[in-house]
Amino acid sequence: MPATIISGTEVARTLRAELKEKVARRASSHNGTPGWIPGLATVLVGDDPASRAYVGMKNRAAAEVGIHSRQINLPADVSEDELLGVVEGLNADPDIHGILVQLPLPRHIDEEAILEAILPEKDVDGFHPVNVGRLAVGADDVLAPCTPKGVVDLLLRSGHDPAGKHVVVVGRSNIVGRPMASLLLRRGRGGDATVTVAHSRTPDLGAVTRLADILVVAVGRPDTVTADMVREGAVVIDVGVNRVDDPSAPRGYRLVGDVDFEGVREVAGALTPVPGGVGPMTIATLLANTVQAAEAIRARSEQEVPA
Ligand code: L34
Repeated sequence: MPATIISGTEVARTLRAELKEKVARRASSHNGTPGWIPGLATVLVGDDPASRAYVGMKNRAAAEVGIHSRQINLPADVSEDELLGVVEGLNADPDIHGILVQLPLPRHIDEEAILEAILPEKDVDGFHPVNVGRLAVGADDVLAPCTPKGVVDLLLRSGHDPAGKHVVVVGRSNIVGRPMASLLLRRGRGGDATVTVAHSRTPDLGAVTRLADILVVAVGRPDTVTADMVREGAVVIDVGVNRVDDPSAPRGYRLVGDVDFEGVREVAGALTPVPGGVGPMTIATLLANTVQAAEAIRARSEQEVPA
């Protein structure tokens, strides 16, 4: 029996609808307390078409759920100091609760320096070392990276709780693989998994991936996982979004994941497609993180003793 297809598009729609309700509740005033609106700023440097498309999708999704959003476009040759200045301005802006600098950045800019300049409480990507560290020690109220957090949510909402399962993560990037492992290792909801992390230097990758109850593939290379590498009935989450040339496609390319979809669907129990799998969850989770950041910032400011 071929695999059930897990629709990230549908689960993301549900998540956005929930967020839209929550944002609307926060926006209306209660007993004289004025309402408020979460604010997200996205920063796009240069004109990479994929990055531009993703940032545009993020801002549209924010507007759709009632989050105030601002997109800042900077030229590819912007200096590191100028970019740092933009981040500082957003850090100081009380209407902005979430800051996202789309990656990758041009090579002349020190990515680490930029990510470290973002206030940790506004770091809706969860890439600041403070948030990376808090996630690594198992904190449960931390801002966690959108893609792996979206994967956990997708698993839970599609009936594949990772608790007690052996999850094999293929890939060790800072954006997906490493935080994916940290999230799955946490105690409690969405965690409690047994986690193995494999990567490009793992010999006999198939021997490791065949151990997985749940297999998460985040490598960035098509056909990294083929049918022979998947245990019968396993749940396969394909995080890859690769553009491959296809002259017959309208845009001259098509999107494929890291998993050989047609082959793996014959052995897996459930499988995410590309597009329409993890991608939409990444964007919906960014909105959830923006609301989370805004609530934490407001809760902290209410605790402050007035001077
Ligand atoms: N700072 N940089 C920062 N944060 C991120 O979380 C990202 N990422 C990755 C690249 N750089 C980043 C994203 O947003 C990848 N990424 C991302 C987000 C959404 C989608 C893909 C990658 C997505 O929605 N993909 C659609 C297809 C879109 C299309 O047609 O091109 C999908 O259905 O998979």
